[in-house]
Amino acid sequence: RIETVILTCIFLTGSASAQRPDRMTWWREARFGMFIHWGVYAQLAGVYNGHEQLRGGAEWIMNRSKIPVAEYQAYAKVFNPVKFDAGEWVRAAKDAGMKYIVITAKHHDGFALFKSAASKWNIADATPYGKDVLKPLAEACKKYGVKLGFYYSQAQDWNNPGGAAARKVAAEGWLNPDSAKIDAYTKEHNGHWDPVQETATFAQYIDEVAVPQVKELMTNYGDVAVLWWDTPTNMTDDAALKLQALLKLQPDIITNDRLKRPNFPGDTKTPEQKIPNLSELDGKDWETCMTMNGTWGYRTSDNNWKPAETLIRNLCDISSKGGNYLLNVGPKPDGTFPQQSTDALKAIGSWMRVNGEAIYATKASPLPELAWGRCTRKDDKTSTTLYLSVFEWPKDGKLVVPGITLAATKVTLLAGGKVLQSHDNNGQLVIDLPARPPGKPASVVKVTLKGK
Ligand code: JFZ
Repeated sequence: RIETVILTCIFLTGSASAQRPDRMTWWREARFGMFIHWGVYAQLAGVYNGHEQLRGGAEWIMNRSKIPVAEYQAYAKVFNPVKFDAGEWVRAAKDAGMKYIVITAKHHDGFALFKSAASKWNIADATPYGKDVLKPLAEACKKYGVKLGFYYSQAQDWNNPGGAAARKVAAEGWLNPDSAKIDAYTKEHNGHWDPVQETATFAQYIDEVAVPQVKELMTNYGDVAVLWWDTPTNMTDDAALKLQALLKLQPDIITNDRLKRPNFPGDTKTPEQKIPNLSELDGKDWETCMTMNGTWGYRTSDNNWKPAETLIRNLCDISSKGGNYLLNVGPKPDGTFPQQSTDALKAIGSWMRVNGEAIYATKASPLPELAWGRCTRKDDKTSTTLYLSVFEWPKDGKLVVPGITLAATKVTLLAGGKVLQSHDNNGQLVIDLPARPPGKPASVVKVTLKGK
């Protein structure tokens, strides 16, 4: 039966990391990356016809404000990011301690940040800027040693069928809907957008837009380290298999679990805007993606920026659970980062220059949950090193570490290297700390234990 054949193919071609675990090594050691959401929606910046978009990220404004396709596309005619400097973006990520970048090559509005032969709805053909931005970004990533990944919205494309259906799919949990149902729903619901759709059916959109565009992304930009699919519903197995087959063009590429659920698991799980509890972890690689301010795309009027301290503690928390942190920046229509993003990235970079050893190439904590902070670990042949990120500095100067069964041979502060005294107290390690922490929002104590 065809389903058996498909599922057998999927099983055999599923996550390649099962065959080549080393492929994941750089990703697991990286721990920290930059998400970039950028496109025509930055031009609207969360406001349409004088009304502020109230629900969802500013990158959803076409949908949330029901902007007719032709009207939305007119905004591209004034989208001209003359201050875009790929080197500036990559240096900002690198200086913040980020080891990879994932950028929205094409988000749900269908607008491509690259010159595409499959659709004229792209930055090179539809804007006065008139140039592909992924190429200079790829060159800058190569120059500065930062891995490059592409986000691609394969199932939702509001310039083609399937867009409205995807929303119903997400809302009503249509899993594995057949394309006829998608097409019928789309025709019934996309009409209010006066669509200038390029294709008539979902299957045609997949064959004539999504597959050729993903092939362009896998072919024209050198090494691509990550393919970040989005909208795992509203997909058919046939469409998912066609897209997955393109990964052979980048044999070491890492993909996430959003191509199609549940039978296309990819390499990494993608909890969104939340850090999983230990009980939710199942041993599979995972990456939490988060915004700094509640919107993925740029929005002028927003004031709920998370303080850098929170972002740093998130990084410690995520690393202590063995996950990666993909922190988002939504660039402005002129091609520069919002000042709040730049300031946060600089603060994180300052902390990482002192404490990055406690994040990079670490594994999850072996300790019970810690009330005062988080722990990460590294193992070598004869010893284990624990990195204790102390958020709440003990007032009595005694740091009590539960669950330590090995002898501590050396205890130091990462900031400055000061050697600290410690003693065992019935399976708890008690460390004598200086009166004040050397830094905020987390000071790291490095503990070397003999044995494993
Ligand atoms: C999706 C996009 O709709 C959004 O614009 C952004 O790109 C984000 C990174 O991904 O949003 C999601 C996707 C999945 C969930 C929630 C929002 N989810 O699984 O709860």
